Amino acid sequence: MPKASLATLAQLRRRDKAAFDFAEPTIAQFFDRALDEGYSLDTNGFLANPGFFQAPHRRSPHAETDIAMVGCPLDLGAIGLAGARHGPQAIREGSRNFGPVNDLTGAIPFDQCSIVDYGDVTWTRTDLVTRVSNDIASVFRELGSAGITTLSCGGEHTTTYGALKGLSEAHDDTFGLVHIDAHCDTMATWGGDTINDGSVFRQAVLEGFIDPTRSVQIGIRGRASFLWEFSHDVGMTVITSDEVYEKGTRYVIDKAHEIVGQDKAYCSFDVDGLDSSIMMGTTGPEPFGLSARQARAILYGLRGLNLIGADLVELNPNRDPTGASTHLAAAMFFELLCLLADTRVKQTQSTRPTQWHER
Ligand SMILES: [Mn+2]
Repeated sequence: MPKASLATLAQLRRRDKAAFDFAEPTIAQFFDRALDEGYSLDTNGFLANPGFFQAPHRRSPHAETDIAMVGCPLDLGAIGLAGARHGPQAIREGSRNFGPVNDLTGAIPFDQCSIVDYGDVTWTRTDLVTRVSNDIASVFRELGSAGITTLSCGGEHTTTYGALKGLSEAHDDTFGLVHIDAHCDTMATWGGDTINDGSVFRQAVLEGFIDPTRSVQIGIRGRASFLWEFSHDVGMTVITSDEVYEKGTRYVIDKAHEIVGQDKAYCSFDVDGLDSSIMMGTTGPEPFGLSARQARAILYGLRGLNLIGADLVELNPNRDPTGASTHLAAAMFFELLCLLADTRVKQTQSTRPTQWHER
């Protein structure tokens, strides 16, 4: 084959454009605005916005905030294994690989919603109960009372208890639950403990944060399954990992909508719901779990639920020195952000772009 002719090259070169000179108007307009305000696709250029997905940092989110992302760097409630406290900072680092556009929906969450990185919860004491029931809960009570949707990351699963406590008080409501996990986390507490990362949802039911009959637990499996009698006793819907494979994600999504309904709901994603071959960087890895594609399909399918918050927990980044677990967790965190942004637009019937410059 002869070398390309000058005429062919001239034709091709007419298609060559400057970076960020996109024909697609929504993409072009986003970059016109965001690059001016400090957003950058250069992974070395993140010093201006070191937050999750480069969200601007606002410690006091105001009434004009739609979604606040919060880090809960806590592992005191994990039974047996420390390290999840490093999750939030690892996900901020990993988030540099994701956004601004969701490739499934074409949506740009930072154009849909005013999104901030609140930073990490400040600890007032060293003990687990204070950190969960006071420090985390008070942040979520404040955010929920301001009408802000929350997206948090742990930390182990007791962080969810704190978030649910604060949000439940702020909304004065008992929520439906979509819970992706290898474990139901409905075991009894030990020896008078209030909480640990295997008892979160038993306590959340017993304290009225979530309604068991509007709760679905997805991806359940493994050596601890005998511990989850409470889930069945109180009428939570348990969908095992095997059922996800056998019946498909469409079945799971339909079931979630049927069970949770249209009242307010919360979504909690423990990364150990994913198979341990792709998620070793977690406190309690389990084989025979969900694929990344199944998990993303399920999150995609939760559009239409009335979610007021979500979280991703139990990333234990140092346990997977390859970084693959952190990378996948950050990808799932972006899917959750996009889910909440779509949900928020539907709830408020309006859009409100993120402003990187403080106004
Ligand atoms: Mn788990």
